[in-house]
Amino acid sequence: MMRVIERVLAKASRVKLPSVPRLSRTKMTVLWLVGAALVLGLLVALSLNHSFPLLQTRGEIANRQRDLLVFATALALLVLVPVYFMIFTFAWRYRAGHKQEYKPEWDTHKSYEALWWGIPIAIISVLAVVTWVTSHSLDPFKPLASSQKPLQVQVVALQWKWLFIYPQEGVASVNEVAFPAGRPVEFTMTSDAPMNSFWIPQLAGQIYVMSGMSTKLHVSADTTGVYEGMSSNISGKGFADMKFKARAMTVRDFDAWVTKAHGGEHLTQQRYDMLAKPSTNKVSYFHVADRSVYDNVIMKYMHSTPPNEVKPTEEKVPSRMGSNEMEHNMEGMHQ
Ligand SMILES: [Cu+2]
Repeated sequence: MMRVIERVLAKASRVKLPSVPRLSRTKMTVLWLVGAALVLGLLVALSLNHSFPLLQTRGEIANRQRDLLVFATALALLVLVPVYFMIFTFAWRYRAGHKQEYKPEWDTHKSYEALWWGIPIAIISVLAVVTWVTSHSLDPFKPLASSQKPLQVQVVALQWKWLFIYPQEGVASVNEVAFPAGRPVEFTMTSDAPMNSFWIPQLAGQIYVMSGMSTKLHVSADTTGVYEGMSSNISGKGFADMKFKARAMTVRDFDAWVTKAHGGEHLTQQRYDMLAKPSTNKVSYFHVADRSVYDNVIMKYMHSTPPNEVKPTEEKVPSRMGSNEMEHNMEGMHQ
């Protein structure tokens, strides 16, 4: 193997490279310092600006995801730090004009072989086991351990807004979701639009939402606060404004929030159909008059073909839903 590499390197060294103007040592040093200062400055500016929501987590799920991220990064650094150290050491040691003996006879070195095969194998094994175990413990369908009953919130991704329905409280909101801090929230989510991805970086990782499918995400916030929420899956023209605030509140504030929402417009099926039309919306609140809105969104996509496009057939075929009863139950669910 080493012989092959040597031959390739030898060939490469004979290739004429375009000449690069040589910089003096002082100029080189200044260039390096300016570059390093820029990178450092950028990192400091970003961290002062609190632009690391993935690291500034405030919820159980996100905390554990962050721990995994930090662990994987630290493990990778075990390799990266020595590699970068060696790159610069070798570059310095074998620089032009520095007569250093070149000793590439490493292919018979059993201990070196063990080192550069053993370390990656060990790292990948540890990473694989830890990631597997953590990912399964973070199953979004799994309820969070808590003495409190989870707050039920139905989420509908629309073009280009988020609708949150509280079936137990009888309220709904657009582009704002509120819940008591410390109490687990069970999001039941779907989409009445192209595929989107529900994401509150400080509380939990993103989950895809698709029309005709209902999925779940369990979340809780450690402390009260306002967290950014968004769609992390591009879904068209208004996607950039498809953001919401996740407000973790005290129980008292949450009760006040629910009371405020009760004073909003009535969310009927007709009002929902208006809301579902493509537009970007400000935060708004609703009193839920029709509790079947979420189920209707799911059912809307159960028909693969609109009824008036079904071609007549000579034979009597069973209906798509499998039973007449089901068809009957769905009557009146469509406008
Ligand atoms: Cu009412």
